[in-house]
Amino acid sequence: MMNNYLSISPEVKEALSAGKPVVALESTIISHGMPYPQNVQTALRVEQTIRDNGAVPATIAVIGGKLKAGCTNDEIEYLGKKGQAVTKASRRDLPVLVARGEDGATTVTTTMIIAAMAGIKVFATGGIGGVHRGAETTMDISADLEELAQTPVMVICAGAKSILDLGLTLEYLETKGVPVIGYGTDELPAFYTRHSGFGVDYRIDTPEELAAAFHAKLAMGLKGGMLVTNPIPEQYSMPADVINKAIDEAIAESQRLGIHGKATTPFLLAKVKDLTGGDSLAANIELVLNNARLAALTAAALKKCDQ
Ligand code: PSU
Ligand code: MN
Repeated sequence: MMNNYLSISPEVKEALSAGKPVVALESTIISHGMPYPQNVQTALRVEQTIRDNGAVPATIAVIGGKLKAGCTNDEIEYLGKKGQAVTKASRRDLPVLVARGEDGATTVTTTMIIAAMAGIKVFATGGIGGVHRGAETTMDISADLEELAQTPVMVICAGAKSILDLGLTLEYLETKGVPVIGYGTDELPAFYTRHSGFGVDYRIDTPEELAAAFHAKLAMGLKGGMLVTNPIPEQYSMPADVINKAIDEAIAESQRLGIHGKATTPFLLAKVKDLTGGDSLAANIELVLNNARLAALTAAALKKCDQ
């Protein structure tokens, strides 16, 4: 059956058919991850960084019930201005949003789904969801991990925030057969900081070797993606004690208020941001730009593997 819900922008369509490298970008980071207007400015800077590094950006979102692979600047402005009023759309949300012709900000999960539908293999973002602290009783495990287990897209991120249980997140990914790569590091980065104390599966130091490993995975027909964790550049990283204190406070407050389900991650992210002021926003912007750069180079290297 034809997928009449997918809408690929003319620029992305042309790039894909001409065999140019394309990098997918998520929209939850725009609508829910940063305040307006920094969210829109950052999204446009990320797109420009991808272009500067030789690839074509495809910002992904659900708009008016269409699964968009490639948003216009006006659509990015719309998603950024509407902010939290845009539904945070995970896998379970797509059927009803699409049938109703509504909007959705795509998480890592739904960005992977739509990227795969469009034929895009590399995706850059900030942080992924994972196993929450206390998940042994709440069962709060992000759908992002299940998506990495089944959808063939390489996700380039700065690790995961320690709002999560990073040890359990790695155990889950191991069970699901998802390779966790450290880019230029043996240690899983923790988003705002370069260190978590947990090891990754493999250290890889070049975009070419990232591409070769993912190409091999695809060529073997092994389902699922690959997680590349790229540490925040040293000069933008935050002091671990400042960030950990903010995270502990945010978690304590979410427990007091009984926050649960899809509200948990946005609540914790917003709280950490409030507690750390503008510093964490500046770090967040820089690490996303850093991931966009690596994703563009890796998408280009992956094209060479296909030749
Ligand atoms: N973690 C971050 N930044 C983010 C998110 C998570 O450090 O922006 C967003 C991403 O869109 C991710 C989603 O896919 O939250 C995960 O939400 P949940 O934990 O509800 O699955
Ligand atoms: Mn959850």
